[in-house]
Amino acid sequence: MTAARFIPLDFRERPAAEMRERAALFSELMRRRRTVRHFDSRPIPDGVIEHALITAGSAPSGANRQPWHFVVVSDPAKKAAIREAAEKEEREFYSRRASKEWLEALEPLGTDADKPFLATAPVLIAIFLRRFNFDADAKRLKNYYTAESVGIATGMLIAALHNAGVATLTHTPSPMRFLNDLLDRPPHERAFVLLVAGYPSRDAVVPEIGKYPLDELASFV
Ligand code: IYR
Repeated sequence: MTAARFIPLDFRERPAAEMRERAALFSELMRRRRTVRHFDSRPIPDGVIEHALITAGSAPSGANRQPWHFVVVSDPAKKAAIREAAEKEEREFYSRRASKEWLEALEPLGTDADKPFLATAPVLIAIFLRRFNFDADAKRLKNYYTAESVGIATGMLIAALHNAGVATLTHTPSPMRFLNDLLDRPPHERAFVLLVAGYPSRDAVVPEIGKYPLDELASFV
């Protein structure tokens, strides 16, 4: 990219009361987001995922390198292959790789190595982190703050999907190399999160867990 021109900022200032109201309404909306592990197979209406991805792509990133790539998987055969590969890693994780401390931390969530939702949910969004970009002459361009940038974009994607009425699960089978092979992504991209998206099944349940209240999660100095 060449030197940016500067243009006037398009910023809408709002009255204080409207700011408070919008902040409270958004907080209430986001408080109802839950990580879902029981999905229905009904498809997501056209355009919803696309708009949410455009939102994610508007995230701030180190040097505006936008070090991400999103692969939207809806092909049943691809989803089945991802499920099979992920469950293989998860069986290893739950039976050998995970420490006792880690397994204890996961207990309240009730997770195990079975990941049927990877085949049931209508959409899996594999989010890749790009360690490098390539310029027009195929020269490597280093990216900066890649994990921070992709983390922010992922958060915005989750919020955008929730706002549109789509439930998600941030799934991180580890290691996730198999996603490069199955989805044909180059080696300088690393799978960051596999986001499962869709409608919750009618009998979906979620663990009864809480979030820190404001006075614990933040300090004002
Ligand atoms: N990836 C495993 C284990 C797991 C790890 C964490 I940290 C979680 O918050 C949830 C699950 C799995 O998906 O089961």
